[in-house]
Amino acid sequence: MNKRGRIVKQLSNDYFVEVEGETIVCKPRGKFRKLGLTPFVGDFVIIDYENHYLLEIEKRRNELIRPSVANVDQVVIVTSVEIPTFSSNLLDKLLVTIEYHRIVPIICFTKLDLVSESERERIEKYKQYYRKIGYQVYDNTDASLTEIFANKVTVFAGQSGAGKSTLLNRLDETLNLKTGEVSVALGRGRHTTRYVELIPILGGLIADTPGFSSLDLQEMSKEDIRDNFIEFNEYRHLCRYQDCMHRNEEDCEIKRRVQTGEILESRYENYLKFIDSKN
Ligand SMILES: Nc1nc2c(ncn2[C@@H]2O[C@H](COP(=O)(O)OP(=O)(O)OP(=O)(O)O)[C@@H](O)[C@H]2O)c(=O)[nH]1
Ligand SMILES: [Mg+2]
Ligand SMILES: [Zn+2]
Repeated sequence: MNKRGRIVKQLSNDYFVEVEGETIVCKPRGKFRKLGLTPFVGDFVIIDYENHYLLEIEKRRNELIRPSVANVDQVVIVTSVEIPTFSSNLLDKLLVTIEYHRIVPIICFTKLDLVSESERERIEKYKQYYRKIGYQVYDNTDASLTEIFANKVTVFAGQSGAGKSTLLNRLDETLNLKTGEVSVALGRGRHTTRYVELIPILGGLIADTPGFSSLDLQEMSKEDIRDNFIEFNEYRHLCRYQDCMHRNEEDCEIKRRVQTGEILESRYENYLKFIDSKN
């Protein structure tokens, strides 16, 4: 008999498939390798229920790679402000990549307790800006965080040591995810979280993924990068050229809005760095 389920965990060649409330450990059939298809955590699959084989993978709505997860609704970008220090570059890189994959990004700051009042004020300006352009922004201490997970698949992303596992443990005290000490000398953590697993908490499924240290823009073109800086899209019709890259072109509305402060300077600078890295 064939049944439909969802892959919630992978350990080498064992795929753990949730089927009608039961977990079946399946092996992929040889044809997947022949087709160059790799089953991902998050995939909806058809299995041979008696013999524990993966037979088919349903078409994915979206996918993230390194770590691999399919059919993701939202990504919480866990953003530490100290150890590791706040990097608007990394935040913008994650935002533009997640937008490109048509997944909803959510920003969550951590470790605000470790910084001075003036640094907190500096971070507050970023928070306000990201909210203004339409993103949900939280602190890891916000009680309302518990409400965002119901009926969704959520991936936790962010640098190693940013506090992903710590936050998940706080949201669900039964989880007991391993958390790590951060090497102060390097200002960054060792990877404590090793493999991807979808865990049922707060009415949804959550993946605590290993820290992305360098999520890459590899598969994105310059135009993809431009189009996924979401606030630029409000103004671009006012640029002289419809294909304006907002770089050296005259009469560019984006550059004008950076001058007036309506577009955050660090966003524009990171944008330039990202498109220049494509040369
Ligand atoms: N002061 C302070 N420390 C925190 C906070 N959140 C996490 N930490 C500490 O930061 C360290 C790293 O936290 P983890 O939760 O292991 O980080 P992670 O993002 O899961 O890291 P990886 O699994 O390596 O990707 C731990 O020692 C936590 O106790 C916070 O809000 N404030
Ligand atoms: Mg972790
Ligand atoms: Zn322009």
